[in-house]
Amino acid sequence: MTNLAQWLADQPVDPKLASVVASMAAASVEIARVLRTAPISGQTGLAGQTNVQGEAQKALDVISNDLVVKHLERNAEVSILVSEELDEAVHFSNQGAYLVATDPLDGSSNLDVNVTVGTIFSVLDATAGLLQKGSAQLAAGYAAYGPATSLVLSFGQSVSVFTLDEGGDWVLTAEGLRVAEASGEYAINTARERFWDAATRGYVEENVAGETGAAGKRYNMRWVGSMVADIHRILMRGGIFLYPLDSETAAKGGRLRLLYEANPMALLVEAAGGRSTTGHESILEMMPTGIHQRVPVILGSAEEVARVEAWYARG
Ligand code: AHM
Ligand code: MG
Repeated sequence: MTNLAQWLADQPVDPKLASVVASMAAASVEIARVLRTAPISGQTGLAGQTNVQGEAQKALDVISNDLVVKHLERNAEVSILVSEELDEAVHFSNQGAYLVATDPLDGSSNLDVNVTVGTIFSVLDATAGLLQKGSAQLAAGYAAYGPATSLVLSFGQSVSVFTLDEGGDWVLTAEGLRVAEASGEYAINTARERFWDAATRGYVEENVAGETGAAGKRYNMRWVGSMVADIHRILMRGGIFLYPLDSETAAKGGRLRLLYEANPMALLVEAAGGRSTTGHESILEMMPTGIHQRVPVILGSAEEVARVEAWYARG
């Protein structure tokens, strides 16, 4: 059995970078502990404040953010933190070379129903500024707090999975993950159909038509409403996730955030052989204009992403 510390020591990356990943992994262990017993300790419901995006923060959003801050602040290699829960970037007193962008608790609307949520993070070179393309990411990962607590990591070349054991240690349970090239599963919030553009509508209609439609095969739909859970399924058994631009989200640029949701997930999916796009361009090549920038997100099995791109190319 290989644990995270042993695995990190073996990676061909700067040990300082590895230590940043270890800090996020340690924060995730603490978040997992809090989540497991939150209904007993009363750490549920709203925190009574909204974040910069105008969203009501849950008590656990705030607690998770505080735990990430605690662990990163202690790590001399980290100088900047961008968090979904913090309006501005935090500049630590450390002069470390790394910047972490994180959604400390993604999918928090699922907390009260005990459905998988997660912590997503991206590591960048702090000297290159706050706004960098996703292709500049040095590492990305997420923890998924589900029946098992999983940590999925990549330094850009391959994707590894760790599982949290009873003692609070991350044990390597899968390496070299590959996203199946083809799949019959798609994930999209179909309640938004009336806002969809022609490309999204065309793609989904073909899927719903199944073997009688242009796609020529039967599809199944899965939508957890937690990006971490939906992407984890895609990494494990293929499929496609879509939160495209629609007429309601157009003014904001999309629903999901580029720096700490779309970019790390796109890096993981691409490092596992999948694809990612906004519909028009690669997510990883988008130049952000703000730390909380939103973006359309389409990622997963290469063949499915290509089908969606073909719909967008029709104009
Ligand atoms: P959050 O960061 O505020 O939790 O929002 C992100 C979540 C994703 O996890 C999920 O894919 C999406 O928002 C769900 O959106 P919707 O409620 O429109 O289905
Ligand atoms: Mg989120």
